Amino acid sequence: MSKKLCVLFLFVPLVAIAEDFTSYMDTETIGAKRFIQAHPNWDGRGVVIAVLDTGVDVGVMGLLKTSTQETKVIEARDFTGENVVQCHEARMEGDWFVTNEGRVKGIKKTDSPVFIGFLREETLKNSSVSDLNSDGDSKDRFAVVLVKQGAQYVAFVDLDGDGDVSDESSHRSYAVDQRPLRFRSTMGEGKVSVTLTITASDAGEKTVEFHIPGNPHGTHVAGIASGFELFRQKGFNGVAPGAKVMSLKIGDTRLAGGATVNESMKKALEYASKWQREHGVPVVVNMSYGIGSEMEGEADIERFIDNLVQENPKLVVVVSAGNNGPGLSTVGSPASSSLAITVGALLSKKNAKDLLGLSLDDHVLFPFSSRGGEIQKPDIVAPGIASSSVPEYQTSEVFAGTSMSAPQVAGLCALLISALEQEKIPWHAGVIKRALIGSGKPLKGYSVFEQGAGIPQIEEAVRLAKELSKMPSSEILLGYQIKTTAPTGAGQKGSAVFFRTMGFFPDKENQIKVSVKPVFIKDAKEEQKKGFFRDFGLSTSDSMVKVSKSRVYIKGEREAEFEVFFEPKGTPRSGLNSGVVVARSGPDGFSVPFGFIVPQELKDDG
Ligand SMILES: [Ca+2]
Ligand SMILES: [Ca+2]
Ligand SMILES: [Ca+2]
Repeated sequence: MSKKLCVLFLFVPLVAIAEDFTSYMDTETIGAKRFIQAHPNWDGRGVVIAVLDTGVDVGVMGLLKTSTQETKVIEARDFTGENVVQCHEARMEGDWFVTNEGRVKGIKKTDSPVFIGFLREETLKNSSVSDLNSDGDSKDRFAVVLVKQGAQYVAFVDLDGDGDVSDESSHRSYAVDQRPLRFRSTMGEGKVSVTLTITASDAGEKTVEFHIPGNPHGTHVAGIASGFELFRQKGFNGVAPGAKVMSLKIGDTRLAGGATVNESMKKALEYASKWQREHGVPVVVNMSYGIGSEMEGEADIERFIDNLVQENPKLVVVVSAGNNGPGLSTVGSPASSSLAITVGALLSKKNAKDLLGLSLDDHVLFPFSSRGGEIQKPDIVAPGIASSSVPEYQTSEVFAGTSMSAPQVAGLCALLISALEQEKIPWHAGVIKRALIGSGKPLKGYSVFEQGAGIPQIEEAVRLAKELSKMPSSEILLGYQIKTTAPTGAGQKGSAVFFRTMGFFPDKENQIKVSVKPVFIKDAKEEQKKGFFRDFGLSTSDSMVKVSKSRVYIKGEREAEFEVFFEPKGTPRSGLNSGVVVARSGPDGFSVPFGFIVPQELKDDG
């Protein structure tokens, strides 16, 4: 009997269907799964993904280690200022150290001053984790003690809230000791990992910043970008399991829905850029965050991002397109930033079947995925639903949105960069973006306004990046700035030819001028800029879209110009008529989407 069982046991795994977690985390549609199978070392190692979000829980399965068994989350900061504890010098009263705010005991005898402050559950009342110690209320406060050990300040946190820190261990900033904390009570343990950062100097301020992921969004996003063995399952990985993560919290739980303000976003972006320069490690920023923009492309934060990338081209910025579709011109801010990679969301056949129980003949765009218009966005699309890592307090792991498609592409950038770094091929943000766009495989049945270049394919993107880096001036060229007339765009300018004006038709008599110029890195020298030359062949995707020239070149920083117009056979159909002008120069190029909307009424007028 036992022999029989043994035989069965050996036999069963051979016939069992191999586990395929891509049903829940689709890393196959963008080619990541087979890419890593073919090149196991190009799995994002050597790259840090900065998740600007609601905070990442550093203690959940899937975010503990990288594929090379290093600590996954190397830094966790909060730029909202919502959980910064100010510590004040305490006086001794018997066993107690006392300030106006309260008292704490259990501090070892020391000659140097002791500083204490308090973290209050109350300040987290709009979040999912206001009950940090799981005792059923949100009224507790926990003492935080700062004392000097040698030349360094260390923190003791009264995790069980008993007013005594003799039962607690000392902490340095998370970036140094990488040890998260858990609050606890007699009723159990808190359901979230907390990290801290100490800012203290003898003469200056003494604060402890707590990073508390009070919303599951950021943890989910981090799992998609770079999870390794999610839910303890071998093979259940995000896109770049070798990449490390930096959690830069910008979602303020004091504001409804974890909304953010531009200021914390800017601080976090600056921090990521500074960290990149100081450590010399490539950083991919993921921002699954955004707001609707009244003035597309003109928002302050977008100029800020474009500037930052020009100043530090080793920083790649990926942004979610937004969930305001299916209408046109629904891409918000900062998704309209021209040097960011903006990602729309698709529903893949596999996810549709296994996460939603829907049978699809082909991938479809999610209706909610924000569309372009006057602004040439989104750049690409990727799967926008996944089962991914979440903090313990969250009861469902499946989220959908462009928030889920952006980290697919952030992960893809990490794969691409790890390949280029290991092959010693020079790159910068412009090479990464143009390679991903160039590798795009369009979804059938959608216009360029809806999906940009389509679904990026990593193997092809690596090939293209190698080609692009060999082209003259590649070391300074980030991309191309397209300017054209857009009557309904901000300042009547846009990066796509897009008309929705009644009674105007961009035909042969009303040709639309398009001008193009190169965008260089800030450090480019005058000589390098002057020496730039690119010759492009122009073509159109649709016979009704016409372009005035067949070739155009760009010399130096001078704008090149051409005209585009529509020449439909018969009456244009009502709704969106669209095509795209494609400019190619070997592996390099740019495109100009062209669309105009024919209202129903016009058609009736004949
Ligand atoms: Ca509590
Ligand atoms: Ca309590
Ligand atoms: Ca204690």
